[in-house]
Amino acid sequence: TFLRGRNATTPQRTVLDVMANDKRHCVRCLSSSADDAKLRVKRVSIEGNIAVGKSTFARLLQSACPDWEVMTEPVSRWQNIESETSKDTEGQAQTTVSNLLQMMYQDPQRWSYTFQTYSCMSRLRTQLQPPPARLLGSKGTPVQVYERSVYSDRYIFALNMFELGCINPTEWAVYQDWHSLLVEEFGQQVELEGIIYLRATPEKCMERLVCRGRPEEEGVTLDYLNKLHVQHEKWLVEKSTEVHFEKLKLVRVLQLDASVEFKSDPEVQEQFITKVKNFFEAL
Ligand code: UDP
Ligand code: D5M
Ligand code: MG
Repeated sequence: TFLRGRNATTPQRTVLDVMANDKRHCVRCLSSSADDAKLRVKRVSIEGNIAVGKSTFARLLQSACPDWEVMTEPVSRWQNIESETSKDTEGQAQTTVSNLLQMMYQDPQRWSYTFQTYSCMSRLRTQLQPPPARLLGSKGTPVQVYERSVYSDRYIFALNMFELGCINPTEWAVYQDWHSLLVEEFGQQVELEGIIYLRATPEKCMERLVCRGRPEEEGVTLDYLNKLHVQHEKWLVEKSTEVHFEKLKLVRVLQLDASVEFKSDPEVQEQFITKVKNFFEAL
């Protein structure tokens, strides 16, 4: 050890001490720069009525810029929930697959609350995913984009189900209690810096819903889409919905007119991308 013995009265640092100290310093530097990189990543959700074109728009964003990471809604998870129901004669577990989306549409009084618990959990899981390394190393404006959020779950769907009487007052109180607890506990990790609101008439959404032909949605009425439209307007345009999270009250909203055909129109797509780029840069 090259330091030992220089001063017999004070404890001397060994090479190992120095190395350990340097390592701690490096780890501190690395973790703080990783934290800084994470903090630079903005989080934005795409909101809008059923079949307005969110997934189509999400795919467009994903291909437009490598600094953007898009996460679509896990609808297929809601359509395929595996449960262990019994054991066969050889003791092998028998699993059943159920379609919670279909159950919710077929018997909303019975299944709406259950659906909300599952959909919120899956959105939470999505929003908690760390940004990929590609985004952490980005020199531009890295953004994680989610198709809907834990906030539309509550302020659009769950609220609507409650107002329709499909979630009873006790279920609504319980839902709000755990939703607030989770969002507050996860804090910054589930906060959003921005929202892109894809806006179209309920009639246009109905036209696209029919065109998409998802079997579970066969019974969705124009009246239901009207109600969801009004919930979006109250939350994102009029700002009259009572929200319970301070950061959400200040969230910036970019409104895009999704009534126009954008899926097959490169010119409209380019206009959308320019608006989104400017919006992200200003967040
Ligand atoms: N769609 C369309 N033109 C558009 C946007 C969407 O024809 O400009 C169609 C799309 O191909 C799909 C349906 O509308 O068949 C619903 O779109 P998406 O699944 O993206 O809607 P979401 O429910 O995710 O909002
Ligand atoms: O939404 C996917 C489908 O799932 C659509 O039928 C609406 C339904 N959905 C999504 N989230 C909820 C909640 N939280 N409650 C009730 N129903 C919900 P799409 O708009 O097609 O992407
Ligand atoms: Mg979708």
